[in-house]
Amino acid sequence: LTGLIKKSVCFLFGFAIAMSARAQSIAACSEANLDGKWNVIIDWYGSGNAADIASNKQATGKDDFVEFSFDNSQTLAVPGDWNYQRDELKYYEGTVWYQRDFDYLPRRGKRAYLHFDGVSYRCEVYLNGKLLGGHEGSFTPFQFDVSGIIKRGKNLLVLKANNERREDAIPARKFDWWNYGGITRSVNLLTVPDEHIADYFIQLKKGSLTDLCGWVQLSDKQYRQVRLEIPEAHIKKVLTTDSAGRAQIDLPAKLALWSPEQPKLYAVKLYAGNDTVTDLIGFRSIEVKGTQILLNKKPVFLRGISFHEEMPQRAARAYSEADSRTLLTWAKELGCNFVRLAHYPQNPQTVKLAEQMGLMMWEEIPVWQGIQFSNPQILSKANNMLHEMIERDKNRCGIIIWSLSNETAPGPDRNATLTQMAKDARAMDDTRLISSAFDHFKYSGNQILIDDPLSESLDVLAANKYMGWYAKWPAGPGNVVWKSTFNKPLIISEFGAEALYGNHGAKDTASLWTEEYQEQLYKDNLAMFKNIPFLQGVCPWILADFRSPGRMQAQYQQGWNRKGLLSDKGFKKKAWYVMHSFYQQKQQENK
Ligand code: GCB
Repeated sequence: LTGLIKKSVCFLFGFAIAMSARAQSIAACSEANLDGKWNVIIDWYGSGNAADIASNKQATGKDDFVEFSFDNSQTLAVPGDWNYQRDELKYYEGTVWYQRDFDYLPRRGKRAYLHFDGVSYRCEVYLNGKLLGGHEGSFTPFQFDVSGIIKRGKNLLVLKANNERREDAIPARKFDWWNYGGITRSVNLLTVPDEHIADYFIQLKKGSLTDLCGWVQLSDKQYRQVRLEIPEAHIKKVLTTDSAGRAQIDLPAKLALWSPEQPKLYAVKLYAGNDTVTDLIGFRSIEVKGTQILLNKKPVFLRGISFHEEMPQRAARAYSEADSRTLLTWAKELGCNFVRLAHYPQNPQTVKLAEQMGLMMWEEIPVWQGIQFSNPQILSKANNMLHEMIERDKNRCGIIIWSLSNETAPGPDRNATLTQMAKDARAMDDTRLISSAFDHFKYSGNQILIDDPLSESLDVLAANKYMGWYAKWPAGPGNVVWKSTFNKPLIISEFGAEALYGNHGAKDTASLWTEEYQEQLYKDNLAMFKNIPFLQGVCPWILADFRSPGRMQAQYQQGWNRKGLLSDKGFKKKAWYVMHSFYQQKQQENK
């Protein structure tokens, strides 16, 4: 069994490195999973490159001066952030060198790839002392073809991870979540036949319930045959690739559609030469008609919740299947049919599990506030992240929206960058909806007007609006009027207030930080939502309290953003119940 290898370009430290970005089905071609304890050297003063740490030199005699060696070094668990694993790394923003050995037995006709699901934030990877390349961006996968470098027997793998915040990074210097560093997701050694299935895209054609569309890309660029099978749907089709190695898919299919109520997935198989890929794929249509969102041709209201990739109880980045299940089970318990994966592509297992559990998803790249849009490198960096996200998840039908950015201020550079990205996203995948979360509106009296010019390029408008928290009510909640210059659906992609679990006040007069204030604010916002005729979904901010070094209110925050409906221990605050009953009511209305 094998999987997908796709050539892409990764930008690092100003130069481009040809690299492969593998999208799906890791399990199918993993030769070895390289998770576990890795040796580490914490490079406090940035001496590692000069000292050639990557070669892991050993002293050869009693006067051989070797300062940095992984032998007898400390260890860190992979996957996992370093902040949680060692007290001295809790706030660390710098470099850590990771090392492990692995064995390999080369076989004729096979290529080998080192695949990383996610490293925070930038890294360099070395195999047997040779630099393979680098990657920038914490939340998307990347891989290197190591066929010419990997050896029979023992191999030395070294990775330099660095999580310093910079103006020209994405996200930039300031963001409202913890700057976790390290190899936070799984590492695998993959093998595929020399001639292999490089990538594929199989979904329902936009607006169709009965026609499959997509393509299969082979690694070798010549005319060959690919077999597509979906046994349960009695589909068996032989496709022929063109001179670029690509076969188009366009065929009728009788399928049970995926929906939150029935999250049906089919085993889809591809065969080409000696290569086989199996994936579990669901089929559904998602469209916009005027101000409505249609799932499988029927209007749907998105009962959403946002969450970070963090386990609050552990104060650590979520990394395991159990973590994903905990977060998603909370979302289901709240009554959701939709989650906003904030503010970046989350672990691939979260996406797969959400799809299996019947949750539609909004997935976004971490283009978050203060991005340096005037810097010409930003477009290529952001586009690289966009491409890596779409490459990874384009066959996950649970994802209905790709989002380009969060709370970026309108202006010529930002508008041009995001407009270009919207075009690129559509060119890669025209079956899903494109959005972007706004926080710039025009006010007059009790009216809030959506007029961000980027809206032209989007399918769904999304507003982050903290009425009653960051914004004062201009009128009673029931009298606030939302207007839009665009005939498009709106999602309230964020609203909320901070409350410390267990901090109480009088019911109607409670002040900020109490559960009662948060509860009343939720009731007020729901009252406002009733009067937005083009509102097709809401996504409170946020499922659970999360760590943020910028949140230092001494009594209530202490390094936590307290907008969770759940506390940092997973306890339900009063506002949880307000949202829960609203979603029950919406579910009834939608039946
Ligand atoms: C926002 C941001 C989100 C913050 C949130 C807050 O608008 O999108 O990342 O955490 O507000 O709590 O202020």
